[in-house]
Amino acid sequence: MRLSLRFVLPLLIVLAGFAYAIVPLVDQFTQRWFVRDMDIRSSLIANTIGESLLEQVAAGSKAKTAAFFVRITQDERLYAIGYCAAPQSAPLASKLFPGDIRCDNLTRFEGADKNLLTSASGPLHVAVKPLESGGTAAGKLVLIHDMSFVERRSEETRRYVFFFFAGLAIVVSLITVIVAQLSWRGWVQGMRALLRGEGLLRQPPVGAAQPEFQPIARDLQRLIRDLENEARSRDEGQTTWTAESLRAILQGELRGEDVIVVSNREPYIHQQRGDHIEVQRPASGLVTALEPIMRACSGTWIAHGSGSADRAVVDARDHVQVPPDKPAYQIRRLWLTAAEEAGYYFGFANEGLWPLCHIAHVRPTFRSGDWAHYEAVNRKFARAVAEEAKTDAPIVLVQDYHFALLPRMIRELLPNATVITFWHIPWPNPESFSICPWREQIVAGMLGSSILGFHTQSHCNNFVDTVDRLLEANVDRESFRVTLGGHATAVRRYPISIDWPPAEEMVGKPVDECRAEIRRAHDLPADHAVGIGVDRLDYTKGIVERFRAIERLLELRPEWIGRFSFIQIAAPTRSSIEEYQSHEAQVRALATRINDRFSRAGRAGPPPILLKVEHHEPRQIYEHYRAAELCFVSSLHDGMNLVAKEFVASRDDGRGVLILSQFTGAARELPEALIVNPYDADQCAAALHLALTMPEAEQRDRMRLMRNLVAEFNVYRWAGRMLLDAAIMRRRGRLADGAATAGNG
Ligand code: ADQ
Repeated sequence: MRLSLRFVLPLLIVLAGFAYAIVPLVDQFTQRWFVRDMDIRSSLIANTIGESLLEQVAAGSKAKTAAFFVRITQDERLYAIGYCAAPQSAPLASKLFPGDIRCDNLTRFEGADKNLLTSASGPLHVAVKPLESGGTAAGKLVLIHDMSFVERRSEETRRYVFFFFAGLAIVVSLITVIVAQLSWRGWVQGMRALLRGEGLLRQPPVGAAQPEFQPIARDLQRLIRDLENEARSRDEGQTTWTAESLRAILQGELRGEDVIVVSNREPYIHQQRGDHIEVQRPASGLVTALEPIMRACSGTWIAHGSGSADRAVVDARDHVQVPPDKPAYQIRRLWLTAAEEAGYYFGFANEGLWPLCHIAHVRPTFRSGDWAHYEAVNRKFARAVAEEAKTDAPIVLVQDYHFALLPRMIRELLPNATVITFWHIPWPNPESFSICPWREQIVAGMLGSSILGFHTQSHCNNFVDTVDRLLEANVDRESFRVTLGGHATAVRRYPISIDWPPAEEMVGKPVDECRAEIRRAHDLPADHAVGIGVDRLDYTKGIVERFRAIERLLELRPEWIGRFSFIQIAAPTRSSIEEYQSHEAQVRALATRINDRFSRAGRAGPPPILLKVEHHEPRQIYEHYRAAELCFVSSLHDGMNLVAKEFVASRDDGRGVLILSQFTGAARELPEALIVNPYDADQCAAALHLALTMPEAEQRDRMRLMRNLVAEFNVYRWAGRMLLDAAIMRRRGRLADGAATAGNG
């Protein structure tokens, strides 16, 4: 409406002004036409009556001449008529002949522009026509026409002209408004799509940017990308990412924003221990990374309340303030029934999606009952997000494969939310993913996200290929943006990492002390060579392959028998799942067989494999890292693998060798490790030997490069980059909304 008035009002004013300017002109023209008309008419009358008038004048009958004049002036326009025989004579005239026209002043009316006279009865046209008789001049005939009709005609013409222009103004205004509305809407849509970077370089979908925007779009997109890259590299170059700098940046960029984290596991678990309640912090990089964000924004962390005393400490709305000693944010606990936990967590997430996304040759199991629970629990979390949101546009950080459906469900409840989903495990190729009976729903669910993060570019590529294969979505491979149902998702790589520098309690104990203590604790000689492996007891971690490689080392290099032991710390995990039970049994049996084989080999001494199936505190794990000659990560497939980075972080002495599977995300970032194929036992055995004999200088060189990388690409950068990208996206969204509001206004 406002847009219409903005166009119509000035137009009406201009057209009205135009009409008023043109009316006097029209008057002038019509008058000129009528005067010419009167002249012609007068000549005609003079020619017609001239002869008979002269005859009557010659006959000398004034009465007859008067009667003749009366007859002629019956013509409604002929006002009066007169005849002057000579300039000095009195005119013979009809009754209304004006007194101020005399025979001696007729010359004032001869001439095209002198023939108008204003009288009491209105404007008059005076025509003086000379008469001739037999070739000689015989006086002048004066014909006076009433011109008042001209005024009436002019009045009418003026009215018509005014109505004509008014009508024209309305028609032109309407056309202008329609054209303006259409092109403004197109422009706004174009700009919005452009700001979102959608569909501009490819065939635009219905409702996306119009083709005429494509050249501008391309330039603008390039410019935005350049600026972003510049800003990115500038702040990445200048920022040393720490918990503090992350907090400071977020306070600047996301001041007052409503931030919600959703994960399956909670950052603080309350456990009943006898008559008192103990608070546990799961050793997880995720908590380390996300806690500074929650502190900076006083956000809410929604998670499954799994601790035995979790219900005892929450308020009426299932909230508990954390950290317990210095509350800075709150956890909202959701309660799941045993059936829900079995179906959603153990069933669909860990027997279905986990093996589906990892190439570890374990078949996924899909049950429709598990799927129903997965869907229901995701919906439960979505409702909790809507309940916890303080605004209609919160920033929601969704963690992992337990919540593939949640992003879309959140978007349905809170269309303006910025949903950042991070998928902590690999994404398989489209063929592998197609095994899942609910593949389309999962992918569509994830595409409710504003940003979807993976550890590596190849996981991003696989995801985008999968979308391309399964859904009718617009996939832009240049910007890695997927648009489904008008909503765009940026698919990006955010390699996760660990806290840097490591906490003092992790690396406080000197390396020599760690070496001595660990050897003593495991009954190993002081100069015994030690390797370390730290994992959840999961079949994707390649523990079986790792043990086979150790066996192969001892076969190929028997000099290590009795001089080298490998300590495997394995945290029990998902033990209620059959596959995990049989995997644990296989690992235990293999360790026993190898130990038996090399104990019987004739040389007495410690066993080659020390298997510790138990949870360890992070401090104990770091002590093991610092005590070892090498750390062996042999995952068959791993999103990132934080153990590799933790080992590097723990070695502030510059010593130690990392052997790393090529199938981990970490292998892309740590090429200075000894990169191996865990399925190739000979190659792994060679790497073990190389690590055990690597000169100290080479160890230091490799370690220095890896430590620099982990220091720079730490977990605060991981979280910070995602949130800064979300902040940019929100600014762009507001810009586009502003343009749209202006367009609709
Ligand atoms: P995980 O599969 O759990 O994580 P990982 O990245 O190695 O694998 O992290 C394991 C963490 O648990 C490490 O911090 C480690 O110290 C700790 N841990 C291992 N064994 C332990 C034990 N016995 N006792 C105590 N702590 C133990 C998933 C993906 C990974 C991805 C992470 C983060 O599978 O690929 O790197 O998420 O995104």
